[in-house]
Amino acid sequence: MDTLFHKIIRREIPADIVYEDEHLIAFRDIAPQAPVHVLFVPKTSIATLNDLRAEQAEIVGRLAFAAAEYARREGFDEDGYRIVMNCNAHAGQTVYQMHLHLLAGAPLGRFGT
Ligand code: DGP
Repeated sequence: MDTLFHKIIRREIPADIVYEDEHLIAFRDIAPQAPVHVLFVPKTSIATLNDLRAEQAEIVGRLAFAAAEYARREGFDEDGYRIVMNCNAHAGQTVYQMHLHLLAGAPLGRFGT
């Protein structure tokens, strides 16, 4: 698997990286949908949530925990934030390396169709 996000992980294309550890990387979305819009991406190749195997399930917790830690560090944890994971076409997934969106920095509209 080789997506745009793999290239960011390998530093082949630039990104505004805000966090990284052995399991995941987090960087600002190029087309932010909120004042804060950060993507949390596992370093293991997993195309969509549908492809997550049971033995890999902990990575979703790691992505969510890293997002919560980022919110605490940046000081918007109390005001609140949203995490979203798009899966396949109806959700509008465009990059087929599983990732978590963190949206924050202002009251957010409701979601749905
Ligand atoms: P999704 O629709 O869930 O697959 O979201 C993919 C997101 O990736 C979308 O919000 C825009 C963002 N994105 C696409 N290309 C780039 C890029 O080259 N750099 C960064 N930082 N974000 C990108």
